[in-house]
Amino acid sequence: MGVVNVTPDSFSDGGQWFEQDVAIAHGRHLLAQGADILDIGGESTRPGAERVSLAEELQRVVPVVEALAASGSVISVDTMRAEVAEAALEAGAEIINDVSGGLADPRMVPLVAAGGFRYVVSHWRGHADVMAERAGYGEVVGEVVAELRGRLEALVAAGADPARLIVDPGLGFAKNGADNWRLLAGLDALTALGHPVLIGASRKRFLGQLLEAAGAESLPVFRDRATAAVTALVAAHGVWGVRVHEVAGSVDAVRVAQALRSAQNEAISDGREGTP
Ligand code: PMM
Repeated sequence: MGVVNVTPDSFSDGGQWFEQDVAIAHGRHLLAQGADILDIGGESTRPGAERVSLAEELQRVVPVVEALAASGSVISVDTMRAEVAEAALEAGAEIINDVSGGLADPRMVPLVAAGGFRYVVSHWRGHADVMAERAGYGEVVGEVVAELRGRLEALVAAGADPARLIVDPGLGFAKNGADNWRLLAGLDALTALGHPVLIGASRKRFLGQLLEAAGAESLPVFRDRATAAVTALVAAHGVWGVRVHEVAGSVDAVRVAQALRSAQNEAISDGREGTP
């Protein structure tokens, strides 16, 4: 899943794709690099970010969705607002990626229940202005999985089709660096929820901290190799998707992981598992 942020203030790509034509061209570039899905967003969720108005979000997102969906691409829209989701679906989007897991807008759960699209349920504990202070866990993997299970149950109880729900641990959303690493280490607990898993590690601060500690370049644009490494590892664990800013490296990483997994599966079916 390639990221198209139509925002002036995203932490990772600093408003580079804010102009509509540039955003559309960027989406096409990501598709050419091998993205299967484009995730279009009009609201930055970086820590401390202020909310954008509904009118502004609609104006940023809808024309870009329309243009990219018209050429047959699978479009996801990154929004916490049911009204933006509806307009985006109307414009041709097939997936709604809600980083709040349906908690930010009370109209989102009924919309998902009404059906017709895939929905990404992310782990979330509050908007950008409060999320840092809500990053407190006894045991992060168990708590995130339990909170996600609660969201899945609420959606299904409202009438949502479980087969259309994708889960995401929401790396960086009310999580510190250590929490993010523990969640990646505990992926099996997430996949055990029985839904496809999406991971958004791309260019995030915890990767910057890792690189900085090693004395490497650590600004967001220098985090793509580390992002591709995360992609290889999580793809080898069978996640459904990765949400990334730089697609080419992650496409290769997925190819590597797939080759490894098919060799492992062959070894299992031949009874060679564990032989040197
Ligand atoms: N992260 C960001 C935005 N949207 N969506 C999902 N499903 N998962 C994420 O981890 C996620 C997301 C923040 O990153 P950005 O500002 O670079 O887009």
